[in-house]
Amino acid sequence: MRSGTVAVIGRANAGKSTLVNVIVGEKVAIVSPKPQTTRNRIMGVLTREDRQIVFVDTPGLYRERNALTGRMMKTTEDVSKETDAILFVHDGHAGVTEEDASLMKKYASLGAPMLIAYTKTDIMPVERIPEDVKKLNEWGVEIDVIPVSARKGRNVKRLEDALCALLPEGEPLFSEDVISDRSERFMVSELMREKILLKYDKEIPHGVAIVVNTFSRRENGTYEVSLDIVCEKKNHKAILIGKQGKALKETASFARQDMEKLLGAKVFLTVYVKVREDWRDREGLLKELGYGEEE
Ligand SMILES: Nc1nc2c(ncn2[C@@H]2O[C@H](COP(=O)(O)OP(=O)(O)OP(=O)(O)O)[C@@H](O)[C@H]2O)c(=O)[nH]1
Ligand SMILES: [Mg+2]
Repeated sequence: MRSGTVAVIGRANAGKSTLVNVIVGEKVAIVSPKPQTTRNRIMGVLTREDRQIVFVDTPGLYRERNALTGRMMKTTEDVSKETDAILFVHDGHAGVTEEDASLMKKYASLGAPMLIAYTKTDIMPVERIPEDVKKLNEWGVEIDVIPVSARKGRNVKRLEDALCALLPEGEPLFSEDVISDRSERFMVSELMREKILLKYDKEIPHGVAIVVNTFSRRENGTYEVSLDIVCEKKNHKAILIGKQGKALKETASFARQDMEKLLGAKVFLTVYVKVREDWRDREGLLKELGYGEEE
């Protein structure tokens, strides 16, 4: 059997988490149209009779602006250095630039075998694909490019097989029922963050962290979840809550529905909004808010 880790790397918003979810067949990572959705490394495990592929989703490559983005970029760099293979995800619909080619070459030079997934082909003219691949070749990229659409599931199996072929022969790293290394408690906080990313604009969702204070299963099988939405400015708090609490109520209700799907049970959700002034710039607060140094 082939078994190993695949680091999933690429620019922010390229479609990494969507692709991992589709290949693994479960929602292991949240997705949104805003860059910098993923903040931690998240494993998604695919086990079949002849293979176990451990995908390690990472924060997308993006300019560093504060302590949080600095930590995120470090996470991605660390993951890319300790892996059996790299899947570089590129947003094909955005076109290709020489800078993209440089990034691809940088990761290919780390030593692990690499493949490029050229994704979002469902929203672009297919004639452009060979033209873009040719450009990448001219800029010195000598790595296989596999066009896919995560949204339509197009060519995804081919990508999976090609990745599998890069992995060493060996025993599986996880038992076959494991899908992610992340707890339900973590996923619940991420689902809350996902709904905030979808509902609010500009800096607000980027300045939000979620702290889960209570996550417990009652005897009757229902869950009690209580969490803080931590934002970085007083005026952000007012916007998050909205007039008479309407905005927050709607956002929490969306999140609760997804939590119920995840846990397969009714969820009683309580949400508070708190302010920790400019927390993203405060190294000391990152760990407390879930963004400490990762193993
Ligand atoms: N049309 C189309 N949209 C896609 C596809 N894959 C991802 N998207 C969209 O692209 C956006 C970004 O997707 P993500 O999976 O969150 O991207 P990411 O690379 O994980 O982003 P970060 O975590 O911010 O680095 C979302 O709006 C997705 O719905 C695809 O194959 N086709
Ligand atoms: Mg992501």
